[in-house]
Amino acid sequence: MEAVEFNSFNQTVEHGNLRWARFEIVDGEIDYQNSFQTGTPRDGGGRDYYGTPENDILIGTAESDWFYASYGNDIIDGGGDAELDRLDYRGAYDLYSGSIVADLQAGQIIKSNGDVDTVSNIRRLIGSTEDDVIYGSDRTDAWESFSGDRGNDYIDGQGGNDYIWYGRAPE
Ligand SMILES: [Ca+2]
Ligand SMILES: [Ca+2]
Ligand SMILES: [Ca+2]
Repeated sequence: MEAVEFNSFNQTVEHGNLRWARFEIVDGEIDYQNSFQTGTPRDGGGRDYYGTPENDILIGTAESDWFYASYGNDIIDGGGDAELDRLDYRGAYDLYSGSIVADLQAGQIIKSNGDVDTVSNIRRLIGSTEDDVIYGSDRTDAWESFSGDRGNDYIDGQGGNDYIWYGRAPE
């Protein structure tokens, strides 16, 4: 991220798809606390959301969005609960590297560096390139789908009808 000028706490900035950021002064240094992103449009509807190394709040649209996981303690909300929102821990754009322990029923995904994502309205979860543990939710009104990607993964869809997709596992 490029530097942005600011001169007060909690200032709103416009910077590409980063719509707001909250800054605080900690020990005389700027502590970049949160980003709130508006995402970039996807072909066919919905938006792409790329996190930052810091704590992000990513709120999707009522269409099918794609969230690329990143380091930090992030809040990720797919938006609506009916469409297929996807959360991807494969480490696109070097935003994340490591395994996950995911529980969609609890709405919590623990990353191997200790950071924790709080997630809701995610119906398709794509694991990391390492060894993951993935539990789905008990929702029965819509299917969920999971893929472990590389590594030795443990996947339990829990209640409801769920799909496990191996199409993305590379050879
Ligand atoms: Ca959505
Ligand atoms: Ca982040
Ligand atoms: Ca994996």
